[in-house]
Amino acid sequence: MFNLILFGPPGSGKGTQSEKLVDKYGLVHLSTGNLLREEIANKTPLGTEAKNFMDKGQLVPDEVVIGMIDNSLDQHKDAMGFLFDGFPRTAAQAEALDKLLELKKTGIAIVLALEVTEEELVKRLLNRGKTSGRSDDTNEAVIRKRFTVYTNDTEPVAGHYKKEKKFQSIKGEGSVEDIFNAICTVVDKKMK
Ligand code: B4P
Repeated sequence: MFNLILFGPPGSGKGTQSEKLVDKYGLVHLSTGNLLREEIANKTPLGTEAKNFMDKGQLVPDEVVIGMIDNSLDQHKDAMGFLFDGFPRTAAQAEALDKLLELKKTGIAIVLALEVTEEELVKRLLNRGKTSGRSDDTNEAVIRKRFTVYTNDTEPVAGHYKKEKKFQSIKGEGSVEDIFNAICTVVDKKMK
């Protein structure tokens, strides 16, 4: 099993690159952002709870997100591997993921972190907000709040994987294709 985490701030291109990576490598794409937006669209109680946090640029509580990932892992017992997109976002989520994967006698092969300047991120997210219908992308104050949350709660998760020598940065600015190629070079080497 080959399990990969795509890491990086909001708008760094995790979702964009994930789609291309799952096509190429046949991994199961687990995006907590997408899973939460599905719950919201289906107006489930979990979705209603999550929307309150997401609209303010806050993280959804750990137990909710970890439960969702646990269910998704169980639904794909025969997967060749998983691509985690936007998860883990806190130290507690990273520890929970280690335990869940350990139960399946597997682990994380590599964490790829997309590096993009804040100025470019704000531009991308406001631009996406014009067409995506995502309420968390239309308000600059909410976007800035997401960056603060990222710096305080998510960035420290990098340390967890650096300690295990599984962390690698990738320049996330430039064409989608060039960034994809840079990611593939690292993944191919790791898969050998
Ligand atoms: P997510 O859905 O994870 O979304 P994101 O971080 O905003 O975006 P991503 O990095 O995937 O960017 P994308 O490729 O789309 O999170 C949304 C919210 O859900 C969070 O704020 C939180 O509330 C909640 N949540 C999710 N996971 C959670 C968790 N684990 N715990 C708690 N809460 C959680 O790219 C952005 C834009 O840039 C797109 O318009 C794209 O077209 C453009 N773009 C991409 N690559 C580009 C490039 N190379 N050049 C120019 N533009 C590019």
